[in-house]
Amino acid sequence: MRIGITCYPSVGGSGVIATELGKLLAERGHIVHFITSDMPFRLGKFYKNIYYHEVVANNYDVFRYPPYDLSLASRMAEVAKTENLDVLHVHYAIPHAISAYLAKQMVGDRLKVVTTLHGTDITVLGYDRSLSGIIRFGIDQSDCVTAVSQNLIDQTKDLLGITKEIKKVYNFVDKREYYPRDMSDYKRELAPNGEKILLHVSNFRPVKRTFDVIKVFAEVHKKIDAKLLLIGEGPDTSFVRQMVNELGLSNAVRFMGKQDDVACVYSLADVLLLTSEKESFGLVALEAMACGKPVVATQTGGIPEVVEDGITGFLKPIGDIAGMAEKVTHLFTNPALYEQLSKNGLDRAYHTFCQDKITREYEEIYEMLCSGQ
Ligand code: GMT
Repeated sequence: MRIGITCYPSVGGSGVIATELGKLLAERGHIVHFITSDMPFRLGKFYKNIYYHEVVANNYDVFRYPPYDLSLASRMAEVAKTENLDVLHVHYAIPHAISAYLAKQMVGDRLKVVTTLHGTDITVLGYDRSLSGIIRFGIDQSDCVTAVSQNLIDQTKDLLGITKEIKKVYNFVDKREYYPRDMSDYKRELAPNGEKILLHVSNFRPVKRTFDVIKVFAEVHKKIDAKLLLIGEGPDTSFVRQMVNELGLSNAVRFMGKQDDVACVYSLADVLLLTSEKESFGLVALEAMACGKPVVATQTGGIPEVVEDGITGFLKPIGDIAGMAEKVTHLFTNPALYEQLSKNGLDRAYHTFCQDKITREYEEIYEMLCSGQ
């Protein structure tokens, strides 16, 4: 098949999933065309069967805001016509589902539109009255809509009053990339006295509650010698740095900033901590599990569909600092429990969220649409 993919190309779970899916589809012989504002960050080298079409928004003086959504629609239509696309798969509803709708109007009904909802396109933007109507329209007009967890499906239906079927297609992890690696040399540098390493990976937006990460770590650090590794950057990073200094934890916390290739970093750590207020899936939790790392996380959104409480990690209510700290400490000090949860996480990541299984689920959706069912 000839498949167009649109996503946000910058670092972020939806962009990662869209790009990795494109690569997997290309491996399976499909022709994949990325239509994005920039080269997706995981794409940067040559791949057979993959093409990249840049969208450039016109910046004419009259415009207060460049009309990116229209330039995207126009580029989608152009690529769909010249490359004879069968399917346009857009990740994140706003504005991609609307641009795809416009492109379809320009190209004709033969072009099938699949929209994948990733989370904040519903759980944050869905509450904005200036956008909720058009998000609902984009969903209703798509030929097929998928969401990355059952929780996100339920929230979308409740919040936007959607009656149309939304298919659950979980995110996936590529086990050729995410697996337990031997990082002992680097680990010795980071934790020379054999300290346990707690890891947090996020975009440091308020929804991630990164201050809770520091609070949890501060509690753990009172009891055992441990280090905290922080990956990613965002609006709260400088406040988090300030908090670390104020708590006198600077020597125990390492800020590693944005990292394109996090697959190695998980293997450095012992436990992943995810303190989010909202999380439709929690891709970082899955990536950590695939590297054999138990997860301590908040019981919110789609996280319980990824992390099974007491089996692949532990779940606690949002803001339960003492509870999360207790579970992290418990994992750091109980090798037998740690090994069991690590093994369970690996099994779950490789079976329930295997890249081939999920790619096949998307392929079946494309096939169903193209055969007119
Ligand atoms: O976490 C973010 O704010 C980024 C956002 C995105 O669009 O990339 O992540 C969402 O999509 C990911 C991939 O499906 C999910 O793993 C994240 O849980 C989801 N984030 C939220 O729901 C906050």
